[in-house]
Amino acid sequence: MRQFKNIMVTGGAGFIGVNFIRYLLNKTPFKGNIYNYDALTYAGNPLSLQDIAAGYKGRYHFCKGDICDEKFVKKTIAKNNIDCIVHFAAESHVDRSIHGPAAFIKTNVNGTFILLEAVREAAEKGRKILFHHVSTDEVFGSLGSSGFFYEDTAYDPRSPYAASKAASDHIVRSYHHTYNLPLTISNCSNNYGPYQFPEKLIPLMIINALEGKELPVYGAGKNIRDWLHVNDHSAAVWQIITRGRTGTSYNIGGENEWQNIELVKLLCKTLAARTGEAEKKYTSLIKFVKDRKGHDFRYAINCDKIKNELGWQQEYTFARGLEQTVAWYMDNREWTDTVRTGAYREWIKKNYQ
Ligand code: NAD
Ligand code: TDX
Repeated sequence: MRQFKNIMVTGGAGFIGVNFIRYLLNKTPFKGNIYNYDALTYAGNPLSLQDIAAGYKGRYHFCKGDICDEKFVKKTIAKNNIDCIVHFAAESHVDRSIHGPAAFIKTNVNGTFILLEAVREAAEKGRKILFHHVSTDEVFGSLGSSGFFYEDTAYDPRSPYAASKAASDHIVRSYHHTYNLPLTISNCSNNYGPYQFPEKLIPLMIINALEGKELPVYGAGKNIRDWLHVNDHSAAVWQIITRGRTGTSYNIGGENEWQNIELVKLLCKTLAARTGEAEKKYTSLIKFVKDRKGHDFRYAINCDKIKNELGWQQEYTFARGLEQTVAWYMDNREWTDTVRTGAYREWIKKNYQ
C-alpha cells in the first residue's frame, strides 16, 4: 500500500474535491497534509470547507492558484514536498462547454499538461509523485439502450467537455508510456451528493422544487445516466491512489441507471416524503424544455475491474443517497442560498483576493 505525506488536491473547492477532502480526513488512515490547489472559478467555494479549515489547522492548506500557472504549480509542489496529486480541477459542466468551449480546452487540456510537466520535472530531480487523473465516462461517447463502457472501450467524445477530458486522458497515458511516471486514471459516471453546484441536474431540481420554480427536463427526459454517490467515488479514488496499478485506468460507476424523467419524479417523491407536502406539488413543476445540443443518450459503466482488483464497491443505495442528499440541501439553506444568489463570490473577494 502506497503511503503519502503531502497530498495536493486540485479543484478541491469544487463538488467532488470538497467531498474527497472530507473523506480523506474523516474516513481514511491518512495522517499527512492536504494542499487544496484551486483557482476559485464560479464552481469553487471555500465556504464548503470552512469547518475543515478551522478544524484541521496545520494539516489542511488552501492554495489559491490556477493549474495553468506553470510557475505557481511548480512552486507549490516543490515547496510543500508533494508526493501525490489527485487532479479534480476542471471545467465540468456540459451545457457550459456547448456555449463556451475555450475555458474547457484551457483548463482541462492545457492545465492537465502543465501539472504533468511539473510531475515530470520533479521526477527528473529524483522526487516521485503519484499523479491520479480524475476523468469521466463521457469520454466513451454515447450508448444505445444496451451495452456498457469498459476500460478498453474506444474513446468517442461528443461534447467539447467530453473531448477536453478525452484529450487530457490521452496526454496522461502518453506521459506514463513515454516517461514511465506513476500515473493512474479513473473514469467515473454521474456523481450526486452534498455541495454540488446547482447547475447540475440533481441539486438544480431539489433547489428549484423547494422554491416552487420549474423543473426543466431536456427533450423527452428519456436520456439515461448512471448515478453514483460522491462518497463512493471518493472511496474508489482512495483505493486507486493507495493500491491501484500505475499506468492503468479504472472505471467507477453506480450500476444505477435512471431515465432523467424517472429520476426527477423520484426526487419529487423523496422531497414530498421529507417535507410532508403532496408529491403533486413538485411533479406539477416538471417542464419539458428544448433538448441539449448533441445530447448523449445513455451512459452505463462496467466497473468489474476496480471491484475485482481493489475490492471496491458501492456502499450507498440510491434511496439512502437521495434521501441524504435532499436532506442536506434542505438543512443547509445558508450554503444553497449563498451559492444560488452568488453571495459566496463576495465572500471570496473579501477573503481571497
Ligand atoms: P466542479 O465544477 O464542481 O469543480 C471544479 C473545481 O475546479 C472548482 O473548485 C474550480 O474552482 C476548480 N478549477 C476550475 N478551473 C481551474 C483551474 N484552471 N485551476 C485550478 N482550479 C480550477 O467539478 P466536479 O463536479 O467536482 O468535478 C471534479 C472532477 O471530476 C472534474 O475533473 C470532472 O471532469 C470529474 N468528473 C465529474 C463528475 C460529476 O458527475 N460531477 C463525474 C465524473 C468525473
Ligand atoms: O436542467 C437540466 N435538465 C436536464 O434534463 C440539466 C442541468 C440536465 N438535464 C439532463 C442532461 C443529462 O442527460 O440531465 C442529465 C444530467 O445532466 P448534468 O447534471 O448536466 O450531467 P451530465 O451532462 O450527465 O454530466 C455530468 O456527469 C459526467 C457531469 O456534469 C460531468 O462533469 C461528468 O463528467
